[in-house]
Amino acid sequence: MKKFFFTILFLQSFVFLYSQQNKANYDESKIPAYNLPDPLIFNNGSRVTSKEDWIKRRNELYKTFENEVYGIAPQWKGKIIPTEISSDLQAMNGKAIRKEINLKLKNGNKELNVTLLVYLPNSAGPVPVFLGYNFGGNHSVTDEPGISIPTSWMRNDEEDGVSQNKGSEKGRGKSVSQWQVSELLSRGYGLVTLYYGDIDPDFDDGFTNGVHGLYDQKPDQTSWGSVAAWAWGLSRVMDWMETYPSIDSKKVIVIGHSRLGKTALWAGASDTRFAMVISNNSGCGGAALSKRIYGETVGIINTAFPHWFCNNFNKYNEKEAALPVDQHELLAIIAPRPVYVASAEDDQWADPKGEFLACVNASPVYVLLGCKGFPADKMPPVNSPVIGAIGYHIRTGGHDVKLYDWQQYLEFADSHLKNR
Ligand code: GTR
Repeated sequence: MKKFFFTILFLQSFVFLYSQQNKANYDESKIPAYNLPDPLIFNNGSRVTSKEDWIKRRNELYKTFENEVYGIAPQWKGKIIPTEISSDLQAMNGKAIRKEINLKLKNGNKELNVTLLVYLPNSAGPVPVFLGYNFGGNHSVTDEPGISIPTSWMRNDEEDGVSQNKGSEKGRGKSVSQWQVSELLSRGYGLVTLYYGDIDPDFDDGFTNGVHGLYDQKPDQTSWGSVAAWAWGLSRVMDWMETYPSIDSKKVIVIGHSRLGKTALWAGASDTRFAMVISNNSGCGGAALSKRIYGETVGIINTAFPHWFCNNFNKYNEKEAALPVDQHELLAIIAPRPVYVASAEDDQWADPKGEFLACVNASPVYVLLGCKGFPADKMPPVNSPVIGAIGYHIRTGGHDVKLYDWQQYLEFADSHLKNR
């Protein structure tokens, strides 16, 4: 009965979203006049003029994002118990070591198990790694038969062969093109990925399942939504990576697509151990400016996905002008660490121009901190990356992660991390 209820809820939000995608504003001339808050001006109106000032201002901005957008993740005081559950030293035709590691997150007498899929190049370590969630289960990332299928809740999806909210063999290898594991291994990088539903299943369950269940917490206006929960999960993986000698934990690049791109940005802002952040088509609540009201809006996202953000974020439904922050400030609080924002030409729902303008308006903070910032003020042509401490491209094609995107991320990672 409960399952039936959630399926109906899920279908309703899907139908709602589809209708909104056709109705949304895609006309630049209909964008209202809007004022972007200046990341270099304190809430009390005074100006940030030094790196020391920025530390305080950053804190102020971070707190506003916590309270008004993503919610506050509780402190982690629990234990992480890793167990290797499989190992293949000749994976990817001998190119890689592949491991599956179970992390048991134990908080008092409550626990949650998540399964990491780890690919490392078959060379001397420690190596830099990309860390990101997958949408379809670890077994969707490559077509290797040894990878286990998640047992946690999965969204029913005919194409991926998921039914009864359970993953199956049919999903194996479905996302190979989005991960490009051979490419990144041959460039000397490893990959650590996990199924996002292991940390928090992606439906509105009233705050009980996944990692929320590890804490006895009555949700209030500022309690963490799923994006913050997923970001928190990435920090727990980082806790483990710091103990794993084959991974260079000082060179971890956190990456995500779409809702998981929003997650990667919030993880990068929340945890300064991540050396670099990549947002692929993250859109509303990710890299796109909310105040432009183009494509997906705050009201639409909060209605379709009431569990992603904190309850306070609802105050800004159809009232974006009242938002005390905008998403350029999310990029800014990642500074001085490099961040890459990628859009796609046919993904207007995610507002490519709003993502580009977030980069432009985050740049002064990078410059204050002595970095190159973002060397553009006009939208570049398609497939022509702009590279500074902030990187950006708009690719031809739709909402997806392609080989082209990975190639830019690898170049960006090489230039910022390789010889550091
Ligand atoms: C859409 C949602 C976007 C984006 C996307 C995804 O339905 O409106 O904000 O995050 O899902 O995650 O694929």
